[in-house]
Amino acid sequence: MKIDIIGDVHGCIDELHNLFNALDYEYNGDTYIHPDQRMPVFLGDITDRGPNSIAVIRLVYQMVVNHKNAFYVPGNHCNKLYRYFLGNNVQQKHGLETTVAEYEALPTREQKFIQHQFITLYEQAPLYLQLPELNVIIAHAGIKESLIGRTDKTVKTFVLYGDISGAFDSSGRPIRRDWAKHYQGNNWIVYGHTPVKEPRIVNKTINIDTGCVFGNQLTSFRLPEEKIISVPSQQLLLEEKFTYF
Ligand SMILES: [Mn+2]
Repeated sequence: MKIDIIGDVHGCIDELHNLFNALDYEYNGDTYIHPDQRMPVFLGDITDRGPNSIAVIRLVYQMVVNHKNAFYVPGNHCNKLYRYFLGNNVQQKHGLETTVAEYEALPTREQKFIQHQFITLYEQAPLYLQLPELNVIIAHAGIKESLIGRTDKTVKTFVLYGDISGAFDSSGRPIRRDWAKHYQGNNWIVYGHTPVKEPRIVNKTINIDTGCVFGNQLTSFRLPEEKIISVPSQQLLLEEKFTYF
């Protein structure tokens, strides 16, 4: 098996098409196929903030649910959108408002369609993906070594939000512990969630959320080749959104 793990897309459909092209996938009008049977893996946060969240949902649903030629694990934005689609009273901020606005502009029949697609996509997804054949674990915000193999509430919070302490910094952002620094395993842990200017490799972990929606790049990590391939973002650069370690 060969895979291409794709960082946080956040509604950037044009960059996603460009990335698939850069990775030599072929589009047949419905789904992307790789001539060498490579499988894309979406590591969550496919919607919110960016310009075309609904188009990304349609494509990811086609690939993951219909054709089963891609994998998907959810991110925190996916979890919130899922709860919105279930009819829960969730706060429409931090980017969810852009997806909801796109959704509300659709005809009722299309809305039902998208709602059904996203609920199905989310409910069939594992919390994180373990592919022993490639010695890799893919989790949206990463995973601590001691949690690998578990699927309880603690793990769910960790893979969706990272190693949060429950405290916030002076600008209101959650304080996150740097779990990657303490990771000593032999499997790759591939994750996103925290926008970085360059893919961040620490021990055998790699953060490939290079902040496409904040104007930097959309990045993929190929396994078993251990190769990084990125395409430039077409969004406005928001320098203050990036974390430096
Ligand atoms: Mn996230």
